[in-house]
Amino acid sequence: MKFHVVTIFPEFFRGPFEHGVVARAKAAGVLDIQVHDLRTWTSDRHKTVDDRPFGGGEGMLLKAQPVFDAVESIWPERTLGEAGRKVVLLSAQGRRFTQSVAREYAALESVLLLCGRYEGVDERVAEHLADEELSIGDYVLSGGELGAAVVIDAVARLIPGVLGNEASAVQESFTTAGLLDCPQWTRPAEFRGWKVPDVLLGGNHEEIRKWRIEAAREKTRRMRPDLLNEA
Ligand code: 4GX
Repeated sequence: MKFHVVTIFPEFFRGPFEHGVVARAKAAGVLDIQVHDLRTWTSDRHKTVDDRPFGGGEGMLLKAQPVFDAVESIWPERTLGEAGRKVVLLSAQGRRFTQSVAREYAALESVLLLCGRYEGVDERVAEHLADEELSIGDYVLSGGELGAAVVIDAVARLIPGVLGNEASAVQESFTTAGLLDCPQWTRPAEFRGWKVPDVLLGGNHEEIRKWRIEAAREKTRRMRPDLLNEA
């Protein structure tokens, strides 16, 4: 799977993908991440990517032209709504990014992530260039870069052949799908007087399996009751 990222801060992406699952997926050759500097597609002396909003108001917007030129140079033959690849604009106004969106993206050949800065992006990008606007949550970031990094991390660990994801896929069984993970403990069996549940120390695997399902249900009821009302 391939990610393209278009940003005015390409250096932002040096760090996050050099560790853990994403780094291993890149090393194994199942994941490729290409980061592009939006200023590549400017032609004036100051490499201008932003301008003032029509109608007035605070702040600046990313101009349509460099963003259209970037996408059209990275994917010259691409058409809106094409299967297999998607242009995604990170934006607080977007469709909510969830685990099911991550699974959807992991099945694609390529995703191009557009990171906005300033107060936003010329609306023609959302309307006529992006296949979708995507939000990682209901809060305001200062740019799309952190959102893009979150999307890449969550999608990368689902790509077939990424180390460890076969076992994890099996573990997300029918009975615990859509629930929070059950609580877990490691040694010692007692720490500052707090004891690990006896059943987990006993070695009765069938009993442990049933206990974990019930513990996952109880934790979900307590922390995220909204998840119990979903499909
Ligand atoms: N999940 N932001 C993008 C600039 C912007 C504004 C409008 C496009 C349209 C965010 C989020 C997020 C803040 C990223 C505004 N770009 N991104 N930025 N929540 O808050 O992804």
